[in-house]
Amino acid sequence: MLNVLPSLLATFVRPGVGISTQPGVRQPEQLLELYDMEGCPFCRIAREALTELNLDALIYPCPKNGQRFRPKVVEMGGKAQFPYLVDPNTGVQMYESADIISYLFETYAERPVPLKWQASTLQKLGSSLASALRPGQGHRLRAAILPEEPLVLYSFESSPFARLVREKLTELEIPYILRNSGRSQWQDWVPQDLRERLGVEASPEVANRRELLERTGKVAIPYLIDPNTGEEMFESSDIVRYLEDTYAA
Ligand SMILES: N[C@@H](CCC(=O)N[C@@H](CS)C(=O)NCC(=O)O)C(=O)O
Repeated sequence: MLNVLPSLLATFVRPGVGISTQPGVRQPEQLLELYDMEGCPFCRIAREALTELNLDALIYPCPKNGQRFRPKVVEMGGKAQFPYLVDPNTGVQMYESADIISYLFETYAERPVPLKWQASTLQKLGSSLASALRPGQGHRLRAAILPEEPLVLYSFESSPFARLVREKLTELEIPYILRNSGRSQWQDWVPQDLRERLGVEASPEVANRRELLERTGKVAIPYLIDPNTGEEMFESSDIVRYLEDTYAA
């Protein structure tokens, strides 16, 4: 609870962002790559836009003093600054969260950047407040084993539970495929157990939610798949424990 509460507050200070999505957005053929730090306010707004655009991405976590992926960013772009986006579909690579958001809207939503994202200074301020509520979390490097294959995480940016998992993945420098699973219809807002009790049928429009339903029989976020061990699970506390037990050195 001590961990979930500040994460929930971080969600509350970012109302209306990183949660709703439009299922119809064109998916790129190859996964976008984001060099990212979970606790970084600028990375957060880039990830919020990814959720809203329903875009998946391969996340390379770059915690402070990280040695796995930080040097790659310096090599590609010339400096250690995050977020850094690589789009293998177009060859575009860029720093600057506001530029990344504009690029994603223009390239994949094929529409102008919405007003709320044009107010990027305001968004960065709000996002900094969210980071301040999680001091040090999703920033600090921890010694860990590098898995051969990236893990797979069904998540949406503003989920207070998925955040705990993403923080852990960042700290352990574990790359993961972010399967964005934002909400697009009212049924998505009803928690899984309540849906079951009320007999509300989940028939999600968002592809990753549909995939989750077909795979597991329910739609709950976060859900982790580890192709290295064959383990799959719901529940942030179980996932965090699993990551610690399996990968923390
Ligand atoms: N104006 C940039 C600011 C990015 C930035 O300052 N990111 C910080 C992390 S929150 C960073 O890269 N710090 C260097 C480091 O972590 O080594 C943006 O909006 O993307």
